[in-house]
Amino acid sequence: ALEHQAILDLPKTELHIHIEGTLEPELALELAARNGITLPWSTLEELRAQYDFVNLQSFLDLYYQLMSTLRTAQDFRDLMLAYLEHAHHDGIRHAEIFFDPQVHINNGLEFDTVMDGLLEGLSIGRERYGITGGLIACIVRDLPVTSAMDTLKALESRREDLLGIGLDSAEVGYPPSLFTEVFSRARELGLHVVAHAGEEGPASYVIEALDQLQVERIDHGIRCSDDQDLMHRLASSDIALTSCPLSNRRLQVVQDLRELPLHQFLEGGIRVTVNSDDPAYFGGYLAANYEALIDSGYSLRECAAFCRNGIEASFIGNRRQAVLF
Ligand code: ES4
Ligand code: ZN
Repeated sequence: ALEHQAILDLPKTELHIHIEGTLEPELALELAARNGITLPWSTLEELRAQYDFVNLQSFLDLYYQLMSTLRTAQDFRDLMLAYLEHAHHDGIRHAEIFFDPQVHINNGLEFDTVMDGLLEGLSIGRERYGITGGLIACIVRDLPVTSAMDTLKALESRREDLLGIGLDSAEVGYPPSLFTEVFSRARELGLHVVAHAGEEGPASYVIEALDQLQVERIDHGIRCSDDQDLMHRLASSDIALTSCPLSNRRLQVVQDLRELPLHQFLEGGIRVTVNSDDPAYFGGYLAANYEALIDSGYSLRECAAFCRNGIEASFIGNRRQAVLF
């Protein structure tokens, strides 16, 4: 349809994407074979049967298991290049990309191996497609706080190669306030700071992320619509929300995209953006997320507003940029 081409043509950013969440089942099996890793599933059909998620944790269980197939810098470069090919097809001009260094370190990899592979992929992708981007290292909130602090120390020497740090993984029971000290040190290093909050957790976790972690963007933040004061605060402080519609539906945060409060966020003057989160797991890359919104009653004008918000909420134009321009 007409909207389909218009969606592809809009200049888009992606501010909420986990590179490990772009690992397609085919590539996971290929890497498992290449690296001698044994997974519980040996065929594509068996593996594909594992993607019916009932909540965030049921997804994370598979996501962390498949992550164990990533072993070498080349694996990370290939993963990044496969993502950037999708990004180019979908009309993405700029991507700020999460990764989970803690998990790879726990799998026995060097932090530099992961960084070098991802940065090489970004650099080739910039030449090939003109896509700018950078990396945001996420702290895995359901691992011990001491592990988060160790991870921060590991990335200190590579801080010039990073845009910032984030906070992800299982949300409920792991409030942002656990990581106040970690985020304070990250800010001292000159890193941008963002956090997942208000995905499965309550609006009060968003308030904690703002007050205690002093984050510049909230990842997901869907539950902010439960709290009118918080909505006003987001609007007046220009804190962006990185919403991920297909993710929310697949993880049963909502049953129908019409339940998402994105109209309310726009009307309330909140800088809400659209992103793909873990596209290999949730049924579509960025353009598919926009198209699903169109199918659920969002206008092309609203989609253009999401794109504009993405440009404004990005860390483009700041000094700390890994592979920008
Ligand atoms: C994630 Cl959808 C989602 N939520 C929280 N943490 C994550 N890590 C990767 N995908
Ligand atoms: Zn996410």
